[in-house]
Amino acid sequence: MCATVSSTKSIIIGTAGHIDHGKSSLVEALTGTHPDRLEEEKRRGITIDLGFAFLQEAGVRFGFVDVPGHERFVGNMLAGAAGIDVVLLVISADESVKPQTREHFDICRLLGIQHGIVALTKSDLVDRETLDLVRLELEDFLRNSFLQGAPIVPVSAKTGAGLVELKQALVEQARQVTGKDSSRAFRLPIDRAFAVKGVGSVVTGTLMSGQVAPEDEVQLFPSGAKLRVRGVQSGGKNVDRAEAGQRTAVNLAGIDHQDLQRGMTLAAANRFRATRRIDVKLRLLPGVRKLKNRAQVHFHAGSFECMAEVALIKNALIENAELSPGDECFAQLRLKQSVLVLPGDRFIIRQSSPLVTIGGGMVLDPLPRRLRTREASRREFHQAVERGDQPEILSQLVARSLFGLSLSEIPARTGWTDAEIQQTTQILANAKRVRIVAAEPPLLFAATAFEALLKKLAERVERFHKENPLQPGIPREELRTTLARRLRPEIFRAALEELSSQKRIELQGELVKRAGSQISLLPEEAKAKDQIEAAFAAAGLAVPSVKEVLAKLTVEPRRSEKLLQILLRDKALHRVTPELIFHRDALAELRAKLSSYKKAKGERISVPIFKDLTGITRKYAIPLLEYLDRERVTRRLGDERVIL
Ligand SMILES: Nc1nc2c(ncn2[C@@H]2O[C@H](COP(=O)(O)OP(=O)(O)OP(=O)(O)O)[C@@H](O)[C@H]2O)c(=O)[nH]1
Ligand SMILES: [Mg+2]
Repeated sequence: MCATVSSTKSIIIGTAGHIDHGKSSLVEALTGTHPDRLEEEKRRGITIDLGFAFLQEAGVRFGFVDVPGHERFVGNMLAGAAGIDVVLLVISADESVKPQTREHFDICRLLGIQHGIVALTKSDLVDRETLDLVRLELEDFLRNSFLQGAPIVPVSAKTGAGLVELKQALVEQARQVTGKDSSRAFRLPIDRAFAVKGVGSVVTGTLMSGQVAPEDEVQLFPSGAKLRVRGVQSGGKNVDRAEAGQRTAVNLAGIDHQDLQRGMTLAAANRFRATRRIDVKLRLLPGVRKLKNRAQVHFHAGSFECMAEVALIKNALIENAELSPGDECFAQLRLKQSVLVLPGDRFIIRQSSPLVTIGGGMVLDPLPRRLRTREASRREFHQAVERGDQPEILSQLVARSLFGLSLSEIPARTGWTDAEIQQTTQILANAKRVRIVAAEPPLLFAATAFEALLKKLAERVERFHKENPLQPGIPREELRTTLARRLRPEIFRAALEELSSQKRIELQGELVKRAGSQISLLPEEAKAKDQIEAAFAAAGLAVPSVKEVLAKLTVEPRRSEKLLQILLRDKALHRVTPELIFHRDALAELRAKLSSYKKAKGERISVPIFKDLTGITRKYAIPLLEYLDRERVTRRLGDERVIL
């Protein structure tokens, strides 16, 4: 991934940790904004839903996502956790590690979060010895995780102790974070939707990739509705453009806020597709119950949540499989509702009773085929996605698209940029693994499948000629319907053109025929053809020039030239020199004359006698004799010929 295009880095910090450990208080102490915004939150003194705050520090724009610690609101926590770059794991010094500390931490690991800081909050409530003890406990807790060796900063929201150190640690982490990629297609999972008086419908979310600006056309998923962006805010201010890694609010035209909700996604228009079936790599947390095939789970991805059925794919077999705690395997998830996800997206699964996080993983294929019992190719595809092997991924996508893969279908299946698609397509085309069939948009066809199609087509044409000897050729449409009905017309056309350029078939108007089979002529063409033949037949050996003969015809030169070619190909006429053409009968008669001459006068014949015998001038005699030599009717011997 490349870095964001802006000079200022935008980083999302997400809190995590057990209820009442001081997450919201810490966000307020750092940013000056208390993230709890609901009336109920203020009344109960707990966080229920996501809260947001901003901080600009040392050239970094920090967007804070504050999550609830209460076990009943882990669903809300997940909606916020999906977009974070750096986790701020909040652990109260007087309570240390508690159940939701563990669960939130597990979730961060399953989401593949790479960076984080531990804040030991409420440091004002404990003495130094307790602090040191908790720190030791934490080092143990974090061992062998992405937070091993991460800064553990004691802080107090009450006294302000440690805040300076914590900010420094945040800036330091921000330097190490790669950040989200602004150069990829725009994607914003919606975590809030509401109406603002005088402004209209607004959605907010963490900008996962790409950019968004006023007047952009965007697409809402899963509905697919196309909408216009009226305005964009980031960090509470109107901006010309928001970029990946920023908390972003988008004001949308043409939709009621009632039709927008958390879990939907706003994305670049005309690239993606929502799905209800996804292939994934699934990992089960240690210490949970084993997962049975066809288990029902809660599925969370981005801000989306729904019920899903898990089909385990083990050793290419799906029957009777189960997944043990701590293990991982490929699986297909069947979702109760549609969602927009792309390869590489992380997800979490939770079980129903008790409602706890049990695992998660990565989306490998957002638009897979249905599962069949044994499928080696699916596993190969999954492995290619895991490796990020783009040529192999595309090659397999093309191979499984029996009727061609349109370039326009690739983004929804891969999430790739247009440049990546172009480049990968070229690699495969150069290696002759795919054919690019000219169409708008271009279609990719597996080279082997295309060869098979050519073979099948040629066989069909051949069979038609055998079964219909009097018909000049098979009509295109008839030929097409004898093949797979779902074959795209442009592929059919490309295959015909390829066969024709290989001179295996001929295309004549609507007819397809075997190369070299008799061409059917229009009446006027048939007449002209007869006229040409008659002219040469009548001339005997004193033939007229080709030009003279063709000039007398009613059809235009291009067609008459073709008719001449047909006569030559059918051997009614013979070309003796580039200028001289003779009728087959005249040449046969000549051979007969020579053979009776040989019988009567012997095998030798001179040029003058040949002229007398045939009644032709030298102009015809010499080329004809040379032709006869070539045909091994005569052989030159000094000035004479030997008749063979
Ligand atoms: N003494 C002391 N109290 C604190 C500190 N930080 C938070 N508190 C208190 O701890 C209680 C919980 O703080 P919150 O910030 O709401 O905790 P939280 O982690 O956001 O809680 P949930 O969002 O509900 O999970 C409040 O009464 C705070 O005043 C601190 O550093 N020192
Ligand atoms: Mg809170």
